[in-house]
Amino acid sequence: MPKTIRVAVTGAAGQICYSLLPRIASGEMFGKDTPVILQLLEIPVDKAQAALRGVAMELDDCAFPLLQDIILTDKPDVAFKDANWCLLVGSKPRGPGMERADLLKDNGKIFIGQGTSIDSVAADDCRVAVVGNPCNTNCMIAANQAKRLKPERFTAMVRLDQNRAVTQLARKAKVPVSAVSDLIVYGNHSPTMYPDFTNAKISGKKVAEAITDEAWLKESFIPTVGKRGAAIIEARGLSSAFSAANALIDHVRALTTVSSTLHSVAVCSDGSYGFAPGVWAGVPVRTTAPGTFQVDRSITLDEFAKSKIAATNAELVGERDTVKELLAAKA
Ligand code: NAX
Repeated sequence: MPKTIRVAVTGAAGQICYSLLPRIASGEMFGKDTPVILQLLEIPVDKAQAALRGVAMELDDCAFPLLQDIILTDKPDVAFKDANWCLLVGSKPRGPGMERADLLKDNGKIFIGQGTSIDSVAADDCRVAVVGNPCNTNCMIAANQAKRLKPERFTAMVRLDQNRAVTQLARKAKVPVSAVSDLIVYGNHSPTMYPDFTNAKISGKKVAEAITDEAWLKESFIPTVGKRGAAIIEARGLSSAFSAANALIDHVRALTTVSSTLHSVAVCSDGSYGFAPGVWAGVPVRTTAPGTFQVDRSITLDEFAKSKIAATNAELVGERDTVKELLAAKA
């Protein structure tokens, strides 16, 4: 039997985790024969801790054979202790009238403490995936605190954008989603992200052969994907939850499964594709060993794609500038 994986999850009483935790416990993230221990972190507030206990009761009531233990805590050092994977989902939602800069600064503080704690107590092979928004910049803040764990251990999630883009292309071309491949999302998890249809394929051929309506690709497809989160809030009154949980399963599975397939993952930029070095940007990655990836630098981008990437890079650089005090701070 494979070794037990300790999975720390933050924001564990929130809505994404309500969909995520049973899927981890049932083996969908790490495999159907891999035992897991869930180490669940919530804020030290009675209501949140009570909700967390309720979530744990439901996990108990599923009698998942792979679930070895559940640890509930409000202390990062307990949650992250010996963790092999840290899934950083928890963060504050944007309140009414709150500026994006305030959200960046407020949530950024959370990731200083969590990054420091992970670096000091998590397992040597620890990998971190950040979902809590603004996830690219939060990931940069957490990684910036780490001295033991290298930046490549920290990734942020743009997989939901990839999945959204795949479905939009499949619908337009009237093909199943499985016919769409090589769709990579570049940049920030925000409306500026660029879902690169120019290199994606439908049934093995360039998208432009299956979808000849270039105006739709440039003027409808891109904003539809970019604003999908807002459309879901508008329709549901709540932000994306099970699709986000599903994307995180895809994100972690992609990074733990060796394959030639390219996936969209936000990683520390080395300057590839014009991203500023040191920001966390969605790029094409391929998993070369479980938990280890390489950025594929061989993709050719046209002037349109480059201009879109320049815009999302400018946003990431702007976010980094907004949180520069947090990047200089020590927990
Ligand atoms: P919820 O508000 O339902 O849950 C968040 C939970 O995090 C709450 O229970 C809260 O108490 C907890 N929390 C806050 N600060 C914490 C801390 N310091 N330590 C531990 N727990 C803490 O939000 P939910 O819908 O679950 O969304 C969670 C995050 O995911 C949000 O930031 C959201 O914006 C982000 N998303 C990111 C997506 C992505 O693709 N990267 C897509 C979905 C989602 O919008």
